[in-house]
Amino acid sequence: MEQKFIKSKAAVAWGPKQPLVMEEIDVMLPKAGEVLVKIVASGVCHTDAFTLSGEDPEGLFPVVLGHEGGGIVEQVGEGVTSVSVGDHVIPLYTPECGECKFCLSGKTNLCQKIRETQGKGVMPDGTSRFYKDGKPLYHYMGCSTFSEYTVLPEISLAKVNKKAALDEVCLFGCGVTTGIGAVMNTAKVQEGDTVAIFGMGGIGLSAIIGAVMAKASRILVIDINESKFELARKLGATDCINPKKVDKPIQEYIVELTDGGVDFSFECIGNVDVMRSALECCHKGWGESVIIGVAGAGQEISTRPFQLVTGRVWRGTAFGGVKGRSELPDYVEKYLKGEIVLDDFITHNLPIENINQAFDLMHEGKSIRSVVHF
Ligand code: NAD
Ligand code: AHE
Ligand code: ZN
Ligand code: ZN
Repeated sequence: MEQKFIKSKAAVAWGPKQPLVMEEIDVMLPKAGEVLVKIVASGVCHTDAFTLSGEDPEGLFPVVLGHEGGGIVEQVGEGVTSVSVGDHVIPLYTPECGECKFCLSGKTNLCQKIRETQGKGVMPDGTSRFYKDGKPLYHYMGCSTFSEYTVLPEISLAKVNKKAALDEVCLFGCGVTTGIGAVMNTAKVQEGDTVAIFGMGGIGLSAIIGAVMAKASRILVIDINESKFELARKLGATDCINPKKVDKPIQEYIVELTDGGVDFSFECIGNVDVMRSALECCHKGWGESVIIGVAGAGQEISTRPFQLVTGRVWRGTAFGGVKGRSELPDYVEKYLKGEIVLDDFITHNLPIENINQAFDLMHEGKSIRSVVHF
């Protein structure tokens, strides 16, 4: 059978540590159960940089990166019923099939229906929809939002209100949802709890929003880049701490400052030493630390088992424990009502052609989120 293709602009990562290259690629039209989406805009998350760095054990090249997008359904494959042409959608790197053991468990958002092929950079049938000069390019996290046109399984799309600006709500595709969800869904912070958040990027700042929603009594934030503190304070941080300016280990400092430690901490950096500090700044007997940051191949966490024996809990979260198809529409409604404000997060709007600048700004600590536009 002859396959049909559409031409698409895409930023291609040809290899680790190399700048992305703008290319005109061929995107195969969707097969059964798949959807062709025209991406309007995409945020650039630290995880894109992590994979580009070559540290991701699942990193494959050449690849079309990007997983924080907003787009419009352009075409649907055979049998697709839950989205139609013209619908506004947010691609999901954590799909929601609603029928796998994980989806049915009621215990996790980690749908596993297509996880294996997604991790291998291909669609569920084991092949790619992206080609350059007849050679396949890998998909990324099942999303590849740095392409003007991308193809996703139907189960990887959240349909959202058309009134929402796609170049803002694209941030719900990863960073903002992850930060808020980590606090609300994973930690389940309660009114009056104390919270410490390590790392004030898009994820950590969103965790502040979650902590404010949960009515935390004290929100300590920790970053080595003090330029992040102004927005952190505006969002609701009560204490901004630069660990480099503290004359003792940061965990000891926080334990003293909070009468024994915080109720919950969140690591939003991807640094295994900070993960240890985040655990050890938790209150004896009940404090819980949530790992959000992603660490490179070969890295491991450590602490004295006594930290856990004496009641501290270590857990982790992906996409903030959020089930995208069920829950993202409501996040978007909250944005439309002004309950979640995204403008402050978007420090830079860039044409896709300038995407490498977005990575530079991130590495220089000058951006919260850059949004690239097609
Ligand atoms: P970012 O680069 O925008 O922000 C990281 C922040 O950490 C920066 O403000 C930086 O100054 C600060 N920082 C760096 N080293 C520090 C240190 N030693 N002590 C204190 N602060 C330090 O990154 P981001 O986009 O917010 O992502 C944060 C992490 O979360 C990354 O590891 C990313 O891969 C991961 N992530 C995980 C999930 C998930 O579902 N688990 C989702 C999104 C992102
Ligand atoms: N591929 C890496 C792990 C990367 C990772 O942990 N990804 C998070 C999302 S980060 C979004 O910015 C995630 O969802 N993990 C769960 C999953 O199933 O991938 C590795 O170490 O192999
Ligand atoms: Zn991300
Ligand atoms: Zn599932």
